[in-house]
Amino acid sequence: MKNLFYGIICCLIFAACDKTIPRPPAIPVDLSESNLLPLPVSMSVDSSSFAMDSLTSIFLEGDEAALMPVAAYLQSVLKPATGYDFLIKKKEEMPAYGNIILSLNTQNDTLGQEGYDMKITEDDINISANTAVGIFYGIQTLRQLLPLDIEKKTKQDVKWLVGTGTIRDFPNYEWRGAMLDVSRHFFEVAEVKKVIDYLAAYKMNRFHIHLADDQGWRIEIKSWPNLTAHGGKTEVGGGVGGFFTQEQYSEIVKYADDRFITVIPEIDMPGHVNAALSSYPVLNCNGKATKMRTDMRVGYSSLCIEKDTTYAFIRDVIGEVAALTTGKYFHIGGDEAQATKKKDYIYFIEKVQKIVADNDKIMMGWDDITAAKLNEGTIAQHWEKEKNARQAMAQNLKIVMSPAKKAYLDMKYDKESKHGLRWAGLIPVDTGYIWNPATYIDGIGKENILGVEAPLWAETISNLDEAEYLLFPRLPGYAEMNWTQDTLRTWDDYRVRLSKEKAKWDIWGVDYFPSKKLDKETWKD
Ligand code: TNX
Repeated sequence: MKNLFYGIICCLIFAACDKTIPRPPAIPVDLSESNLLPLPVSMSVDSSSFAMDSLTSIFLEGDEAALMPVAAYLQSVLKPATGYDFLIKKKEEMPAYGNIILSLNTQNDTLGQEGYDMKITEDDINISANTAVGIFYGIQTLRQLLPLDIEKKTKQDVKWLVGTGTIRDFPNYEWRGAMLDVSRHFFEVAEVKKVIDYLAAYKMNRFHIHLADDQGWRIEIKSWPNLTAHGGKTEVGGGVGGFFTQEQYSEIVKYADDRFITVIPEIDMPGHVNAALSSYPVLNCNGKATKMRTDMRVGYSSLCIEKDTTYAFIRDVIGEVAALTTGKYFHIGGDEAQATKKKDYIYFIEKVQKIVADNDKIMMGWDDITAAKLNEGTIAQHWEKEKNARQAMAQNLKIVMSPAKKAYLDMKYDKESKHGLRWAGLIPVDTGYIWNPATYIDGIGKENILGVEAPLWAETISNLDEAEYLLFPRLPGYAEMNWTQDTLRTWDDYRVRLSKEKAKWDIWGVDYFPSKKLDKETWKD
């Protein structure tokens, strides 16, 4: 009798989820109510819904080897809050409804390398793209279409509905970046990974990591061990500092690669090198090691330009870091070299560019490097002087836009900001968003620009919470100007969407700055 009872219950449960029987009527959901950030290229809405349940599986169409990692990523995004398994299955086993389909079959020129199409019907969600990268960005959008509780890490009792309609999407710029300075204060691997997660969620794809500066050397170099053994032991304000072993750095690179984010390592030279000069007397022209510094001054240190040892050192450092870096770029800094004579600086940069090329990397530097004659393909990062950006143009170089007055995440929001500097001015949330990189400098247009990168210098921040205070709510603005088409961007519309993001940051545990510029209705403390 008892067995019969359980048998009946099991049959009922099975029937409710059996996808060979007709689908229950769909509940209306308006897709346009979803808080999409960055905004996609286009969207059409049909006001019904797709319901995700315990039998929803992921089906792959096209190159399985390429799709498997993104399917596994999708599982990891959907599983914790739903508690469902989201098995990855073969297309032939696909039931009549309730499926998520990842499809690599399109050869669509409009979508390019990173774009995707998404079609949500009452029966299925279909994300299609030319590449796994495109599918990955479709997955980021799907995260934003689901109820907000999808971001939670424990099982939630929620109806997982997505409004029906279509989305077409592809990025505005190829270089969608942020930088973290781990030299002025050291950040642990887990903290760096969090920052990478934030970039991925907003469809950014470049993570520039500033690994060495006057106050600390943060990457193990096996042939010059004292760089970290001595030069990694302090930071601004005199804390304990720290450094990444080569294994840890590789772990960061892999974590970023898995999220289609390219890591760009920076070793700043010939200035900003006091930690190196303090670690090895031989790097100094006078053969004497300097003292470690914990203040915030810049522009006082220089490698010894005339010594052969300097270039042997650089060859070793670039060689080791380049070998651990899967991306094709190597950033040599080159900024604020006031302690190096101009002719020495030019000689130095031209010599270092050969070393970078010997390591099969594309050289990148702050746009001060344009004083030298640079190889075709070198990337100049504009940060302060327009003249340098023009010099880059004159040499036909591509420019990454990081103008300090608009894109420096380490500038204070307002006079009362708890963290940040203000040498380039205050950057409230609207100022950070309301500008166009393609018209910012007269004569430098979209064709000269790879995209925007927002640097987070770390003189005034020493842990993830403090970094988050400067990142949020500004970071998504740089993501949007890089991803969303210029004609679709307006502050009024963005402000409402950004204000709604607060609920997500609360789930993520982000320590954001409570900006008064956001919409009072949705942005309450
Ligand atoms: C200028 S931006 C610097 C950094 C500082 C930053 C602080 C640049 C290329 N150099 O050394 O950390 O200002 O905002």
